[in-house]
Amino acid sequence: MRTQVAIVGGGPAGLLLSHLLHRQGVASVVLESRDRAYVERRQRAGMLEQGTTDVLRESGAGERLDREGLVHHGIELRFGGEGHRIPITDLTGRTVTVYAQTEIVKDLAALRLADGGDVRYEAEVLAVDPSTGTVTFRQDGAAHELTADYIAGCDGFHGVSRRAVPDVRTFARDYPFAWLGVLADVAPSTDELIYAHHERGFALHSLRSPSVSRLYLQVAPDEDLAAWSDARIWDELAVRFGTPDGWELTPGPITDRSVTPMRSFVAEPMRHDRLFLAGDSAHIVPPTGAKGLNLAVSDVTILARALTERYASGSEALLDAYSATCLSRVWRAEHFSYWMTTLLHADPESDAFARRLQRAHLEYVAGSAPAMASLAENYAGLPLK
Ligand code: RFL
Ligand code: PHB
Repeated sequence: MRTQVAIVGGGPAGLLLSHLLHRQGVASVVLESRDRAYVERRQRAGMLEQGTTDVLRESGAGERLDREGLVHHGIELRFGGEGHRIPITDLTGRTVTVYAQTEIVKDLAALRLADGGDVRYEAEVLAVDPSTGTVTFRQDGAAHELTADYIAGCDGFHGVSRRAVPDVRTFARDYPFAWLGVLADVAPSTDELIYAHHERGFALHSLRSPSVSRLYLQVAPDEDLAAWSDARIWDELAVRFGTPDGWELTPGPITDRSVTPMRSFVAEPMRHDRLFLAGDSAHIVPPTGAKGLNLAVSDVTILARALTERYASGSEALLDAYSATCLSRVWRAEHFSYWMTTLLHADPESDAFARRLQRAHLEYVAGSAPAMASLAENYAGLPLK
């Protein structure tokens, strides 16, 4: 079996890359280890930068996003029982959009299949060879080989592609907390996202639709989900979002729950020979800055351009620049995500001095126009170069 680009992983990065390449006449095969229903149900990101919605829309994948995506113009930082709005659009001229990752993955998979794309589910990649472009995978109990001009490793943090980069250098930071995330069948108690800092820990009020809320609580990294009844979750959320002015959080039936560890991670370089890493296979950010999916989209946008140029003109200049181009954007997002995380979480290891500094930092960000503008610029996302 042969193709131009073998894509390992059918998450948002892999599916979008395949779609963008198809639009430019470049053939690809997507190999995804899980079944389609599993991939389309996995609860994850919800906040899209304008650059991300632009890419989806301009590539013809934005039809349902335009209908159902909720355009936001600001976020709230809440601490000391008081809310402080960061007017993202006023400060940056850009918007952000709430549209779940599950829906992007559904839209892209449907488009690829409608366009005759070759997306194989339950096809687990066992090994990739960056020098020959050969990918070995198992499907229907048998081993197969796919050979390509290029391999895109879009197989997430636990995938196999990164391990095929020799002398890969990794940079990592673990945090002394995790997020307990819940999906609830209840109208959101807010129009804009609320990022709350409380001495008991961080909380985030996000949403999925006018009738579905998405909420997160900072918990211990080894937190036992079984210790969290619905009532305990709602009580704890109410405490952390509490204000003296009577703002109320409306509880409702919880339909999904999970604990996510928080991690920062970067692998360098993002290319070896014919293999290119994109998305979570190359980097992880803690979710506080809402950057993970957006970075996956910018990586594959940059990669699709580079591959298109290679097939159109023979020039490898953009492919040669791929790793450095991505990494400069990745490190900016790594810094912002780390900064938002340490600004807003209660660090169980911090002392009274550090807590006072954190509070002073929060007050500065909420009260200074340049500080707010910096947060807004990073949150809305820097334009793709
Ligand atoms: P994915 O989504 O992990 O997809 C990788 C795919 O590869 C498959 N795979 C393999 N396939 C074949 N052979 C193998 N050997 C394979 N090994 C793995 C996997 O089954 C999977 O389908 O990576 P991708 O495409 O790079 O996408 C990255 C995003 O999923 C991730 O960055 C975001 O979800 C991060 N994230 C957020 N990002 C945002 O931009 N905004 C947010 O608001 C946001 N919130 C979040 C988040 C992530 C969270 N969790 C659970 C980690 C909130 C949470 C709670
Ligand atoms: C989400 O809606 O899942 C979400 C939103 C913003 C974040 C993280 C997650 O920073």
